[in-house]
Amino acid sequence: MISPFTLQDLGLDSFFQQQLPHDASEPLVPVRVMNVHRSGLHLAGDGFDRHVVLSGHDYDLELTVGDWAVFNADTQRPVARLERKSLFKRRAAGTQSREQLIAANIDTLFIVSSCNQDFNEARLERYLVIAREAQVMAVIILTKADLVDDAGDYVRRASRLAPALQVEAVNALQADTLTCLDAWLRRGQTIAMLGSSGVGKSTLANTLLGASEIATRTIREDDAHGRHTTTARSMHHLPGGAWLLDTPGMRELQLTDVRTGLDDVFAEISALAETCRFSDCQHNGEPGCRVQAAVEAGEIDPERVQRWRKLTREEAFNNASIAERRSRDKAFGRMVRSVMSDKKSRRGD
Ligand SMILES: Nc1nc2c(ncn2[C@@H]2O[C@H](COP(=O)(O)OP(=O)(O)OP(=O)(O)O)[C@@H](O)[C@H]2O)c(=O)[nH]1
Ligand SMILES: [Mg+2]
Ligand SMILES: [Zn+2]
Repeated sequence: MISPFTLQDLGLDSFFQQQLPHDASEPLVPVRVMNVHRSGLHLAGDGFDRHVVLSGHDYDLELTVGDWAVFNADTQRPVARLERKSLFKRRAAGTQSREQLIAANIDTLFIVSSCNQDFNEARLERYLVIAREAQVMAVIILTKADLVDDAGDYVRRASRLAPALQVEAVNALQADTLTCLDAWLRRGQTIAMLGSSGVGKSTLANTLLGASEIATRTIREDDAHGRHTTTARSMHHLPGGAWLLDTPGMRELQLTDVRTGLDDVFAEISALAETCRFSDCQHNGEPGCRVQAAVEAGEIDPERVQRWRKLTREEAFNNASIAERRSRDKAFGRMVRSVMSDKKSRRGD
């Protein structure tokens, strides 16, 4: 099927362009992963839009939705993955020690909350940490601004939650209040959303999609056998030319392996913590604790310090419990193997 999009429409910019092979002896073309199915990938490129069934070494490329890959038009196989700008992933618990990739090359994460009961600094900070860890620029969007007297108050509170943070208050039902988001919705930009249930993510998506919803439905996915798959698309094309990535995996992002994200979002606190007298300071009454000193001097918000300590502990706990589960699984595997070899030696083979 012919893709109606150019590579620039799909988000190919200089970062990816410079990684493309120069070898002209092979018909290598850049393609973007638009969706991941159990049976394979939906790839789109210049004049190219198809479902590719994966096999063998294809899996080594570890392609996820949003990835850019190099595709060999002769062999009809993806042959390389381009370096990513950003990556959302989670650690798979249990016996799988592999990471589960959720989405790659997201330019901006819309962290959606509302100007009412859902507004919660701790939750927003948690999302911000996840975004910074994935190296994705985050914008906080506060919906339901039409339902409160002063949305500005919420905007001010949210703006304090990370350095140089952009916060916008909107009515997700009203397209004209969403023009403040245009800067992140330019042609080829890819965005994703994160936020708890009921905050207005679907409403926002529908208002942004507007009339183009129909257009996205006409781009059908051809699979290798010429059938049309009816699975929902992961990448929705917005009228301004941006891509809205919609994948259930975003809901499962966890607070594990987010040290860098924590340090970024809580930069003012982590900088102080580094100067505490003890390197393992818990910032809980130890002598020479610079964090507590700053709280006492009224220089930093004690509630924010509490939330930072809670997230830090939670991160450490999650990492430890995953590590423990893994070593338990490994120990179990060793036990099974030794029982099996005992049996074998008793049987004398
Ligand atoms: N007045 C007003 N209502 C809104 C706004 N945004 C969302 N709503 C309403 O809030 C309700 C929930 O919105 P959804 O878009 O379904 O929320 P969601 O984030 O997609 O929720 P989940 O799919 O459960 O995660 C709907 O009734 C919307 O009409 C807004 O900005 N203003
Ligand atoms: Mg929804
Ligand atoms: Zn301390």
